[in-house]
Amino acid sequence: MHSKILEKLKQQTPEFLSGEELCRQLGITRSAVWKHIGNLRKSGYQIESVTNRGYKLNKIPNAPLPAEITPLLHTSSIGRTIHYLDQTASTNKTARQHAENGATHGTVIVTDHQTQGRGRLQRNWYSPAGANLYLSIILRPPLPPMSAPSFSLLTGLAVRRACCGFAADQQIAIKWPNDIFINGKKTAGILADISAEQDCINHLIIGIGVNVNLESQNLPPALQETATSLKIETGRSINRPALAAAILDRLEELYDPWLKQGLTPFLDELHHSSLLLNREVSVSNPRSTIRGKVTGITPNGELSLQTETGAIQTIAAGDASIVNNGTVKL
Ligand code: BT5
Repeated sequence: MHSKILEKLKQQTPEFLSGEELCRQLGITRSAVWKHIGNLRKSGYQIESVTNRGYKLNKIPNAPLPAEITPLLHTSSIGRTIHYLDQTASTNKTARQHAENGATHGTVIVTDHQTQGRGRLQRNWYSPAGANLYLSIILRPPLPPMSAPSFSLLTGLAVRRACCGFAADQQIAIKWPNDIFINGKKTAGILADISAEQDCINHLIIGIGVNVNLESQNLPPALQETATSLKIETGRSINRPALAAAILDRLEELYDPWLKQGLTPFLDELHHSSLLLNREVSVSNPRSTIRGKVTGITPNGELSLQTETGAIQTIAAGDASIVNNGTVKL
């Protein structure tokens, strides 16, 4: 009902819509209208009310609110339930609680501000308020746990496709295994958390952080050289709900083919949008560091490298850095 009232107010903008008319159109009482208007105001919508004239929507809040995302969605399951929080420690952590309490496939947790945003290996994800997207999607794929790692790359494709829709003229690349780079700098990261039994996934939580309208002066010194945002690169502010809806739409488009065939149908796209293909890289994980030239991505989402000896090695997880004239960069 919340969203129906909002829709009516938006249609009427910049005119007033009488309370009586709202009651008539939606078949609800005046006190119900009043209650919903109160809730919308609490979410940050500025709604003016004038006796004998009704309600007028003056301002939509600058936040990735469900009421703004939902009307733009074309999905049937992903994002059909969205929980919004003004602030949370980490959407992946909040999503895990929802998943353990039985949240359905496709449920999304989104926030404006993370106080303990996480990267992989307990690293931090810089998550200030008012500018970016931080969301986590709960998925329940009927697959064995070994198929989960390839989902980070699939999500990378979805995020890249969505970003291309807002920044078509920029160079947007996927850096294996979980980053989106624009013009050579990190703009988005993906964090997958899995809960599984031996042969089935209980839930997969896919966290996505995108620097959307972050200004360069608001980047912390440690990220000045390596990070960017869609706004910094395009010079344009981007509507966060629209980007969120595009990411969820793109992810749902990719999901069914991935369930049936894994990454195979997407390998060409993964290769042509890869930041690392044909580059000399150094890939490290807690067990080892391997150096070589990237020859591709396997259907399981591993990075394949040709080492100095000419042998091909595949790597399932790690941090890749590009080697430039013998020095390691990124
Ligand atoms: C990632 O980890 O890139 C995964 C980031 C996932 C963030 C989302 S936000 C919603 C959900 N909830 C969470 O708590 N997390 C997910 P990793 O590959 O480990 O990269 C982390 C590194 O990226 C840090 O050590 C920094 O160097 C850099 N970094 C941190 N914040 C950044 C930012 N906002 N933009 C660009 N780079 C950043």
